[in-house]
Amino acid sequence: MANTGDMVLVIGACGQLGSELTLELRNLYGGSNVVAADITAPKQADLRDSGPFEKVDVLNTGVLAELASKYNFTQIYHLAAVLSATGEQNPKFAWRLNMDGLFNVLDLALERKVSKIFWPSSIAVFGPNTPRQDTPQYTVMDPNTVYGISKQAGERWCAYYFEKYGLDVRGIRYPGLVGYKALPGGGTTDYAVDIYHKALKGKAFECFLNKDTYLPMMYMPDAIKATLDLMHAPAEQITVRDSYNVGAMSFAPQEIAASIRKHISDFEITYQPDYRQQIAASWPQSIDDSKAQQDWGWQPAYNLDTMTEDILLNLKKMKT
Ligand code: AKB
Repeated sequence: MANTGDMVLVIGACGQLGSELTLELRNLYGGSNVVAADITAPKQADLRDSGPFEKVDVLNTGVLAELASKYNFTQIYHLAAVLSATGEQNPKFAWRLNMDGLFNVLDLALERKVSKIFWPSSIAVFGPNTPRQDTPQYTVMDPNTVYGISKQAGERWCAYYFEKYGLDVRGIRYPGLVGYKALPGGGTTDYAVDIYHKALKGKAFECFLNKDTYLPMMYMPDAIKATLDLMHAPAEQITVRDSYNVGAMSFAPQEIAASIRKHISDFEITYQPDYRQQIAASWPQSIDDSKAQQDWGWQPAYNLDTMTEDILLNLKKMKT
């Protein structure tokens, strides 16, 4: 564990990405130097027991200011957001949480001289007129979900705070994230998480996307690695201040089912596309991440089959 003198705040620490990222940050910086913050307390014992937790609503600037005075943060990872599918149920609230939450964190960082901020963007910044194969870093962006619109606007604000105020904000356009430790909430790519849990329970899986809907995806250990590689890269190497494209793998529901069948031969999947199909159809199928490769050496480690093998193995261990 490095004694860097850093004090790190993770907002949204109990979510799918947050719960794993917080644990990794605690390994790196020491448990007491990484504050997990969320609107509800952690359920995972390792997250609960490995360092401080603070109940925080990112829309409450008073609570954020109190926390900043108590801990003197040097880094903030602001992960709290309403995702694509849930956002469509309550667009105005999604916009408020995603945008006001970001402003609250950016302004706090400026006032308190926080030296580095991480803010996640998403492939949802792209839209129906974006080239869908090898989607470039700079291209047409016409998102048509409130989540995507908030992420695109948020990217521009992050770049603005960097350019106008010199705030060291860094971001990644995550593809669909697949992990087994915490369940995701309200995303269009989340079928690729649920499917493993159903398969291991011996249940058939009803997929809300069509069988041939390709989307870019990433296994959680790669997402953690990408995040930390970006955050630990020297500032002068960061040439993209809105958010980096990062890719790892692309697959369709019928392919993840086939990958699972290599381990659970009688696994069954049916398709019942709903409103999320339209969201998925507006997103890229694969991502050109050459900028992230050039600037901070991005390379993923997992493909669909190695991810499936690892998830099934670990989920089995967790259940025994
Ligand atoms: C979602 O599906 O909303 C998210 C994302 C791609 O950002 N997983």
